[in-house]
Amino acid sequence: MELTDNFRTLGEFIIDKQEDFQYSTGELSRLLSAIRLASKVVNREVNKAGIANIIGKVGNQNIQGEEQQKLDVMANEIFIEALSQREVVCGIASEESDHFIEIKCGTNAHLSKYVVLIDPLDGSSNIDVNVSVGTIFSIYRRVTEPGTPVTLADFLQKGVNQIAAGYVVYGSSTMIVYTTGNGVNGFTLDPSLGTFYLSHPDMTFSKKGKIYSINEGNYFKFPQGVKDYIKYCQKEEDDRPYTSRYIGSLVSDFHRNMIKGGIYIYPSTSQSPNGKLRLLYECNPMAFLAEQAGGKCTDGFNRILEIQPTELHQRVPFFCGSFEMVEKAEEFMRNAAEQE
Ligand code: P6P
Repeated sequence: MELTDNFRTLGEFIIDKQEDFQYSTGELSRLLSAIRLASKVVNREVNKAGIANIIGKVGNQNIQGEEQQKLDVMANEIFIEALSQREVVCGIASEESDHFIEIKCGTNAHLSKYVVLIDPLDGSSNIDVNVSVGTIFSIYRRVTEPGTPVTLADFLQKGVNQIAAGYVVYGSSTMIVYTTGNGVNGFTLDPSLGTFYLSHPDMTFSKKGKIYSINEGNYFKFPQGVKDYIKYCQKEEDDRPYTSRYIGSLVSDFHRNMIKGGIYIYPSTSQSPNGKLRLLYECNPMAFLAEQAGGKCTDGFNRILEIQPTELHQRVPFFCGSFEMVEKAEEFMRNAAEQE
């Protein structure tokens, strides 16, 4: 990559955008910088996974009952460490931890006004086949008083309350893509310098797209509306058939669809009535990004960001991407529901 004056670093961008925040104290900037540092460390570990013999399972299962990969555990520790050390958050909830973690009081952290929810290494089952994986993060202001113990209520907030959200995609290049409510910007890591540069300013979903991403292996378990939408995508008519692309890594599928246009669906199935994806640290942050990029994100009927969470690890059906594609999928869901 030829460096030119146009490529602002992530650090400069965070500082420049600091004034977007009324009464900004620099805490959010420090929080985003902690995420930037942790993503570089995880990137190093993901990139050497093959030779460092840290691939494979640790023999534990996380709360989701999923096999924990060694890198999952390592990524979780790296992000928790980076966020805790800088004392910029008072609490962290992670896919890899059964309960939320209160950052020890008696330090500045307990005065911090932010909590972070994180999926430290999403798509980790792809690690040992060298397919890209990602980190997803979501940031809220705590609702309880600074200086008091953080509570579950600080985490069970609607997605519309997010202060910032983003992902790291560890792919052919490593990128951080995030929003603080003023659009979506993407930064690519120059590994030779260890610096992220603004490579994708103002990322947006095209209103329409021609890619649909869904695990069609579950076809016979899908609701009728989803089956009908898949057949719509495949029919030779107008701008169709669409292209089916499914990596099995939410961050990668989302990232490609945002750049090229498309829809990602993880619906309810007969076995999993609420689907597979977790509301708090997968769906809400991706929905915030999608809406900030001009896309749409619902559970097939309702806006994801308006759902009131009741549990830390609750799941929700997920339709996300180009606005008109999500609207069309919702139309099939409504029509099928009316037929029932
Ligand atoms: P399936 C990874 O485990 C994940 O949470 C997402 O990253 C991915 O899109 C989805 O699950 C894949 O699930 O059931 O299609 O293998």
